[in-house]
Amino acid sequence: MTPNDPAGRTPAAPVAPVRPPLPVKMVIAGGFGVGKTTAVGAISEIEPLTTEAAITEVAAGVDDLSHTPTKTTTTVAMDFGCLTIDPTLKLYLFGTPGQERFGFMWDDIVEGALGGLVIVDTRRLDDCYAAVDYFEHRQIPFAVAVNAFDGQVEHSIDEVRWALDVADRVPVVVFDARERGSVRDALLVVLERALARTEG
Ligand SMILES: Nc1nc2c(ncn2[C@@H]2O[C@H](COP(=O)(O)OP(=O)(O)OP(=O)(O)O)[C@@H](O)[C@H]2O)c(=O)[nH]1
Ligand SMILES: [Mg+2]
Repeated sequence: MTPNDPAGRTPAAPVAPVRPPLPVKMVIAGGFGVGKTTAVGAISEIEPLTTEAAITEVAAGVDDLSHTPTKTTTTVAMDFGCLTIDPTLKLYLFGTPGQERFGFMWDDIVEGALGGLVIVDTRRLDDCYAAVDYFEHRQIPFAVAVNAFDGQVEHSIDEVRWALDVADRVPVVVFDARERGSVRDALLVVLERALARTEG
């Protein structure tokens, strides 16, 4: 019995307050049809929020569908999903639209992001330069993720780095946008890069 507890109960040990994980905003960016929505859908632990619209005949000749013939929709605003990395850290994932005509939305989507994963398709490197350039110019930490469509990557990492003019400090990885583990690994590379920047 303790002097302060006339009922004789043993005082409970102090419990450390449970802190919610730190929210971190991360952007999944890249050109048209590179696999952004696929990646968010593969990794998100909640049903991802998508804003897909049907690709109509109006887009014929504007958007290159030759490498993704099964693609019938395109993102017109953004994708949203989330991923708990560990009890201290939770990523909130924002996927950009890929079509150039929606480029004006990127600034709003990227606002406050700790980092970005820029997905590229090596079959259409020309279409991927703008996204890399965007992150480079805004000095947002990012990594380039080469989406291995059907396991095939048409250029080596060094060739991609050269073609897209990616600085040596920027990580370039090969991944599969459909595979949860693969997307997670790519996001961890961005996190590491962002943290390295924060630390100096
Ligand atoms: N074979 C294969 N198909 C893929 C892969 N990733 C995506 N796809 C397909 O490629 C197409 C493009 O995927 P999306 O995820 O819609 O691409 P996106 O970058 O979000 O496209 P936009 O929002 O329109 O710019 C879809 O038909 C996917 O099913 C992949 O790794 N391998
Ligand atoms: Mg999309």
